[in-house]
Amino acid sequence: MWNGIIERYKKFLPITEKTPVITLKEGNTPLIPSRYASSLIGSGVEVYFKCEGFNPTCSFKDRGMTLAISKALEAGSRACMCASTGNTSASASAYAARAGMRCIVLIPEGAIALGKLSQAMIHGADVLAVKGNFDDALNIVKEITKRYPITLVNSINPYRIEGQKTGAFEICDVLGDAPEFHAIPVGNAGNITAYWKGYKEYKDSGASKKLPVMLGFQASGAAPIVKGHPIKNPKTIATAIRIGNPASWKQAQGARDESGGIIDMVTDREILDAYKMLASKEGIFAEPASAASVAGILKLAKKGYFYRKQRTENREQSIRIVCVLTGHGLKDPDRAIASVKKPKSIRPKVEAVLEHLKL
Ligand code: AN7
Repeated sequence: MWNGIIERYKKFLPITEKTPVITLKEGNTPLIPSRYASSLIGSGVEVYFKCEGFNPTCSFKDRGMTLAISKALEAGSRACMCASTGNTSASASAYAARAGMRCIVLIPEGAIALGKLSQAMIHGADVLAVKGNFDDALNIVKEITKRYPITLVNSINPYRIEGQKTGAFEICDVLGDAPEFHAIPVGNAGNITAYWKGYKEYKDSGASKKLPVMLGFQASGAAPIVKGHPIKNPKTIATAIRIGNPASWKQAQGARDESGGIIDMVTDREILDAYKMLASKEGIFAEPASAASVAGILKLAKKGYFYRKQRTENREQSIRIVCVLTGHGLKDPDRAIASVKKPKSIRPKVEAVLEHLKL
């Protein structure tokens, strides 16, 4: 029976017998082989999607939150707080509810997806909409959690990173080793930090043999790491990664440089094309930010990046690329509906239906 990432990977996690484990049985998410994207990248390439939208609150944040909330409870904390573009707040509020803990979330007003807002609200968090962006909200949370006995559960909380690294373990367990490439969207840069840490620890333990090349992708209107400076007014339709000054900036650069990888950016158009392609050709509904990883590898493929790698390594086996699809598409129903043609309204008659179908 699957009992969540803490039980499955406890020897890699900072827990003791005394840690009260708060779990919604997160993790064990499917690694789905691509049917379509692989063919766009080229022959000898296999693309896989790590579908993190299948977690209990429908994003990867649950892996870190189970540990952060369990450790907060162990330390006697009665309240937690975060700033969020949406998914962190959804996850924190669910795990805090489960733990019987107060949860306070600060969100950028008018800039988080509807599904995420509904989650934080229904789980009973104190939701405050800040007239500012994510970076402003995070600064306020840092200040308040310094002054009051409230646990900060953004990814600067090291337990968040520890929990999230289990995504890398699962990928290695399924593939038998790390993939050649790991593609991931980058917002506050916690997840790329966590995956790189996970891949390194798994290799050190002997559970895997190699390390992947890390490929991180930001939205072009919110690409501080690519541009080399914080972005004051980040803009992108991928609201989850609308972040101008990532907390784990240095660690993300570390993952890029140690792995020989890249942190690049993709336009909103490229993100939306990948988003629609995933839904219509792969049957996978992921949120726009998640599609940045797929948009990114398609961009690199067009420049011959993977082809060159194959040539220089003179490979016989195919190259495996894992794209992390970080959150479920239902998080942002407005974006889905705005992206495609509306359903036609017709009379309740067989002829009326047939007229439109042109069978
Ligand atoms: C779907 O919820 O930052 O680079 O406050 O929700 O680890 O920040 C969300 C980030 C990618 C970026 N994909 O991950 C938040 C928040 C989705 C996300 C990211 C987020 P990080």
